[in-house]
Amino acid sequence: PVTVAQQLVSGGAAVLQLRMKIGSDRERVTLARALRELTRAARVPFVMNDRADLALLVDADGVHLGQDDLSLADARRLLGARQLGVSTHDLQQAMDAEREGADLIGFGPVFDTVTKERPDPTVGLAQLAEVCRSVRVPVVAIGGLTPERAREAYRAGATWVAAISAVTTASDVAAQARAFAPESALREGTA
Ligand code: TZP
Ligand code: MG
Repeated sequence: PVTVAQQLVSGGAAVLQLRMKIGSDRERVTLARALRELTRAARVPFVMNDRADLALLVDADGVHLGQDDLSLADARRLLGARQLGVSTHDLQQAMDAEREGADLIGFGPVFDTVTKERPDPTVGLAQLAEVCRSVRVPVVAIGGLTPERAREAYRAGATWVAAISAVTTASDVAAQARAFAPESALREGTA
């Protein structure tokens, strides 16, 4: 993961998030610290998935909360002004997260994903567009994103896109990260 992270950062990834669903907390913190060091050197924000306590411990720039993690209010108590993101899967969750003070929301899975064991129902681009019209906070599209689909997500109003399999399985991780940037994704689309 550290090698892949290095390649992502050199490919211009805007943010790096550690999503580690298996392993112990001790292993999670060890990896998080290595990623924190690497992202700090590269001046790339580093976000911890799910765990506000670990985000604080490793001095991450923020946490990304799922619907069953600490509430926004409690995460805010721990993390103060750091960035709090929330994963949302329908319009109501998105509006609730904004009202409760999320700095950004994730919305998805926009497309079918192979990464999540029990994914929420796929929401599609029309619902993504509706959410983007309905909240003011930045929306990160997630789920089955590829550079080509990123273009559609940006057109639907997403500020950012997040990807796991499309970047981790690429033969050239840095080039793949680069292809996700709005400039490249949208330029490809008009070529
Ligand atoms: N939340 C919604 S879809 C997803 C998460 C964490 C997984 C995204 O992974 P991939 O491989 O980019 O579909
Ligand atoms: Mg989560």
